[in-house]
This record gives sequence, structure tokens and C-alpha cells, in this order.
Amino acid sequence: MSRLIVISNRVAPIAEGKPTAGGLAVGVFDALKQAGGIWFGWNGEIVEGSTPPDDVRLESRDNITYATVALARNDYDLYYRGFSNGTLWPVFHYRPDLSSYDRREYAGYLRVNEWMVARLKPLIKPEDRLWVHDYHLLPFAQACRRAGLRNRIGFFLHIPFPAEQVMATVPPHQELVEAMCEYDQLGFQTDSDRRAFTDYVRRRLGGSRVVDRAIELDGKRIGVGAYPIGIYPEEIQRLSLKHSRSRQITNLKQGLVQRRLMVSVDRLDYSKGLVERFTAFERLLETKSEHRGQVSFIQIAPPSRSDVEQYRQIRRQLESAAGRINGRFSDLSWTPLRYINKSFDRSLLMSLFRASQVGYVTPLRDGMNLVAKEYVAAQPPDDPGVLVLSEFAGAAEELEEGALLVNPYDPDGMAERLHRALTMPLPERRERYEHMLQRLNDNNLSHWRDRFLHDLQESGTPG
Ligand code: ADQ
Repeated sequence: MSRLIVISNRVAPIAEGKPTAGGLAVGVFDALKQAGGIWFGWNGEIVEGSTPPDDVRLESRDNITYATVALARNDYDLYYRGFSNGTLWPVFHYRPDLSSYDRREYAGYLRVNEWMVARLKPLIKPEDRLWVHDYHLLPFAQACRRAGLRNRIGFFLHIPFPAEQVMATVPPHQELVEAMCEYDQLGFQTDSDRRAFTDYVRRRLGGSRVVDRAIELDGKRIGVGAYPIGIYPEEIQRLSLKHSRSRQITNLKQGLVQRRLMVSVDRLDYSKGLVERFTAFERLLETKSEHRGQVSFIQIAPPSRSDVEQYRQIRRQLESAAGRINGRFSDLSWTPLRYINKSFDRSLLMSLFRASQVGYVTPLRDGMNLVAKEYVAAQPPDDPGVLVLSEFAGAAEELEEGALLVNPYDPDGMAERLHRALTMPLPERRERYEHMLQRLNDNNLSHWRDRFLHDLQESGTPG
């Protein structure tokens, strides 16, 4: 079997042979371990100045070579903080109003992609397959081709692909999509994202033809598919049991007395709809007084990208909303909302999911949202909680029959759904849970990876 080379902006931390994060890290780690290969990307280090250090750090374990580079401060500002997170992230999450564009940042983005290719090239053999991840690296294949690499190259987008008119708000949109067409296989989280992409191509790239699960452009065929990323449900179930008798979870349960628990876990990001979620919770307490004193809502949201202004802003808004809600409704023995700005150990989070009656997952947009899937997998089968899920999370396409879907822009509608979730009878909860668990088992993380790698193998016309 040919080697697999994975390229992602960040290379996941290596801890006792297993990466600690979810999704990308775990899925990719397993694939690399099986096939043997290289995981290439930024190691998180920033070197002051504008000249990046050219050396690639190599570290091998578990059949994987981690090949990492540091970024120069200037490149970090232009490529990562600027174009990737200041321009692409908001637009791809349907927030062009929060996006800013600067030609220098875009030039830096293209330059860093080329610079990364130049670092990686000496490590590549002609028969290697390359699998590139996410929006930081849209032009990576184009840079590879320019550098003379003829390998098969696939790309998976972890975030949504926006509708054509929204994509068109990024000034170099056409260049970016043309660059994406240099891949042999493109993967999206959902069928809507795949359709948004092929729509763009059909309307804006002259001479292209969209055929069954592929695009034909300039005599080349590019595979285009939807590959919803999954989890390992059994692993989550096992993790959720690990802490169920720990002091932290026992104390939490005792502190709740008979109260019902609602849980949300996110990176602190405006795409996750936290302000709207808090507002809907407030609406619930306003309109359904029977829940006052009876329900506790824990929101865990460690800050991310705090050096981007929009993230500092959302943080301030949330602090103010949390203060208002608690000021309005708390009494001496009950605080309705616990808003916690730090990260937790994965197994503790899964135990928290297990201990709660409602998983409240309401992003304004999300590529997939693995928290929704993890919440379901962590539930006790005999007494499962209810998933309240935004219709704009990629996960809604798979979980629509089991979750209570909500529109996060409708606070009254969300409050009604929360009430329904908090009062749902056991037989209905079980039926919904079983439905969702079946879907998660049918499309677990190895399924996601194997389907993508299979289609990559069948795609393109390399050499
Ligand atoms: P993210 O936006 O980071 O990922 P998500 O999929 O919800 O979002 O979470 C990724 C992982 O991080 C999950 O395993 C979750 O448990 C963990 N996590 C989240 N918050 C945490 C916290 N406070 N403490 C500890 N762990 C936490 C991007 C896309 C998503 C897509 C994934 C994978 O934005 O839409 O689902 O990639 O493709």
C-alpha cells in the first residue's frame, strides 16, 4: 500500500501515542497508523520576525512521522489570523458581515501554502497519496502542482462551503475555487455543502461540467463527494463511564438535587450561536415558570482565537448575557446558568454529557459538530437525554429524526423545544436515542476515512 501523507494546518499534539483531541485528529491518526505515513503541518510555534525557520522537525512513533514547521510571526498574522480566520472562516459560516479582506493577507496566505509545499516536497515519494485538510490550505494542491508534484491529492473541508452568492463576497473567490479544482478528490461534510460547491462551479467556471459526483474541467475529472465525519460511539460510551463515579461528577449530581441538567460544550466562537442560546434559555425561564429553580444549564466554552477582534467581542457579549440571566433569575439556592471558560478532560466531558438530560447544541452554522454526536453516544441507553440541535449544523442531516431540531434565530421556538426536551417521556427519548445511535454506528469515524480514501484512490488521472 502506498504511504499516506496528511497535511493539516495544526498537527495534533502527541500524547502517549494518542492525540488528545476529537474528530480530525483521531480519524487521521488511525488512518496514518494503519497505512504508515507522514503528518505534516504547523506545530503551533511562532517565531518572532518575518523570516520563517526553514527546518522541518521530524519525530517518528506509531508508524507515523510527524513533520512539523514553525511559523514566522508575520506569516501567522497574514495567513492564519488574517486570511484564514479573519476572511474565510466568517464567510464560510455565512457571516460576511464579520469578514474583513486585505490583499496583503491573501498574498501571505498563498505564500505560506507555497512555503509549506516547499518544506514538504523533499519528504514525498511519487506513489504517496496526499490528504489535505481544511480551509487554511485551499490552494495547497495548486502549489504542489507548481512545484512539480504529480501525486494523487485529496482535500476535505471540515467547515461548511457557502452558497455561491456568499462565497462571492470573498474578493478572490474564483481564484480560490479554481485552486480547489487542482485536487483530484474533494470532500465536504454534507450534501448541501457539496451542492453549494458544484453550483458555484457550474455558474462561475466557464467550460466546466458537473457530472455524477464529479466535475470535468479542462480535460480533468475531479471527484466531489459528501463524507460526514463521524465518531467512535463505543469509545465515547466507554469514556463516559470512566468518570461517572468520580468525585467531580458525584458532587455535581448531589448539587443538582432533583434538578434537570442541560449541557453545552463549544469552542468560544460566534458561529456556535452562544448568545442566541443564552437568550432562548432566558426566554424559557420567562415563559415557563415551572422550570425556575428546577433546571441548571452548564455552558463550557474555552476561548479560542482571542487575538481576533470578533472573538473578543463575542466574549464580552456572553459575559454580559450570563450576568443578566443569573442576576434576573438566581435565588439563594439556585443559579440557572454556569458559564465556564475553560477546557476539560475529554472523559470528564463525556461523563457530564451522560449525567445531563438535555444536550443543547445550537450553532448558527457548523460543518458537522461532533459535540452533538458525542452527546448521543455518551447517553445511558436505559434513560437517555434529549439532543436539541440546530438545523444549521451539518449533523442535522444525519440526526434529524432523533434530535429536536431548532432554528437558532428563533428564541421562542427554541424555548418551546427546550421545554419539550425537559418534559419528554422515557419511551420517546429511548426511541429517538436508538435511532440516532444507529446512524452513528452506521457511519462511524473509520467509515468516513475509508470512504474518502477509497474515492481518492479511484479519482483523477495522476502521472
Ligand atoms: P470544531 O469547530 O472545533 O471543529 P466540533 O466538531 O464541535 O467543533 O468539536 C471538535 C472536538 O472538540 C469535539 O471532539 C469536542 O468534544 C471537542 N471540544 C469542543 N469543545 C471542547 C471543550 N470546551 N473542551 C474540550 N473539548 C472540546 C471543526 C468544524 C466542525 C467539525 C469538526 C470536525 O468546525 O463543524 O465537526 O471540525 O470535522
